[in-house]
Amino acid sequence: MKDLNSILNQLKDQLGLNQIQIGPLATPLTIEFYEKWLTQDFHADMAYLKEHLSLKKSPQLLHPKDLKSVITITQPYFPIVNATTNPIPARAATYAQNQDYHFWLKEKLTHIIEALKQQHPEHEFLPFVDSGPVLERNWAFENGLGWFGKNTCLIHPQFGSLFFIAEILTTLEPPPQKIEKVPDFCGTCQKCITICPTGALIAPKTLKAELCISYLTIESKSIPAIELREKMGDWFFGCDLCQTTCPWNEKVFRTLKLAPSSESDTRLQLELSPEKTQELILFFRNLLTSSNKKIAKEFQGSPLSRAGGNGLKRNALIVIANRKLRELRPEVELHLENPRFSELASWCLQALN
Ligand code: B12
Ligand code: SF4
Ligand code: SF4
Repeated sequence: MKDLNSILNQLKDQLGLNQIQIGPLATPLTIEFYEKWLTQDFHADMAYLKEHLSLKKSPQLLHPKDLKSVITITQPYFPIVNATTNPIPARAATYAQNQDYHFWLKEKLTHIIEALKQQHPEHEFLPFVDSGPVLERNWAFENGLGWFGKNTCLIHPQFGSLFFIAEILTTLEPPPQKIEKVPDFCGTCQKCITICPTGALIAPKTLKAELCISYLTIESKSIPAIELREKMGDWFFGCDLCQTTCPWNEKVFRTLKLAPSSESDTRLQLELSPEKTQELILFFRNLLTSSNKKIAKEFQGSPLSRAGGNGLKRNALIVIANRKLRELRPEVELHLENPRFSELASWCLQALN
């Protein structure tokens, strides 16, 4: 029988992952940070994070059989690996320029499970990608795939942090081996904390979600507080600034010898040519005059669908104000009558004056 580590390494290369590692499953080492974070209400309206606490603390509860190990993988998403068929001209986090990873990355986990089942048919394997009650960065940290940066992201000295994390919980015994954790290489650097436009990184390794542009443009159902709107710059969906400024990602950009791009740009607003500005105007015009049903259809399969039609319209109104896209005044005015958007639309119109 082939040894587990060599099977996993072979699968890693076959599937284009950058890391894979199996390790023991127990109470997560960083669970107390998670609990403290919830107690301080830093999770904002993401109630599911509180509901997940007991399962995250005791992952064995996820299955009646004795889960003993966690296989963690990291999947790079930059350079774009699985581009959406319909790229958008508005600024979106790099991960969101790929097709929705919840599906294609889950398929890779299924492939790994099928390969392992051939040798271990009697064992159980539970795949998770992002949305499950699993403390993903913790398991990647415990399995030696990176350290927790001051921006809270898991970073690897060679791969940076522009990667997804996913895992398989299993009844397989972990191989008898010591896993070296990656030491914290942040040192005295503070670049992520300094660059965050909304001050969401309130302390090293601590993010207050209600201030984070990623939360405000993706997860939140509300309209951002007025004092945050200008600080959100031209981010239409998600935000990458605390990662693109990180020297460990800059190193990856240099190693890959990539030309500077919107993905590696650390400015609060991108500089756009007149042609690109025109494309952006057309995109927002279409968005603001489309029904939510039509928007859902257009963004099917893209991570942007997570925000829904109302979320994307809200995000558009903020970017229109910040980029002073005066050509869109009539489309903004259409939203004055809608109670959900009337305050935001009138704020936007004021900014366009
Ligand atoms: C909720 C959530 C969010 C929220 C809150 C983010 C946050 N930092 O908590 C919001 C919507 C803001 C968000 C944003 C993003 N997210 Co998100 N998110 C999640 C989710 C679903 C849960 C995260 C969570 O539990 N947060 C709770 C807090 C407490 O966890 P934490 O900040 O990681 O804190 C840990 C450490 O800081 C550590 N810790 C704290 N202090 C100390 C001290 C010491 C000494 C040590 C050792 C450790 C330590 O312990 C904590 C618990 O493990 C995970 C998927 C999952 N199921 O885990 C994805 C996940 C974390 N997100 C991911 C991504 C890609 C993003 C974005 C980059 C997307 C974007 N571009 O817009 C941004 C990054 C923003 C940022 N700086 O974190 C990836 C991260 C990959 C990576 N390399 O780290 C994940 C793992 C999804 C995935 N499957 O790939 N996300
Ligand atoms: S994703 Fe953007 S808003 Fe959120 S912590 Fe990072 S820099 Fe700040
Ligand atoms: S920018 Fe600096 S402090 Fe922040 S995560 Fe990267 S190395 Fe750490």
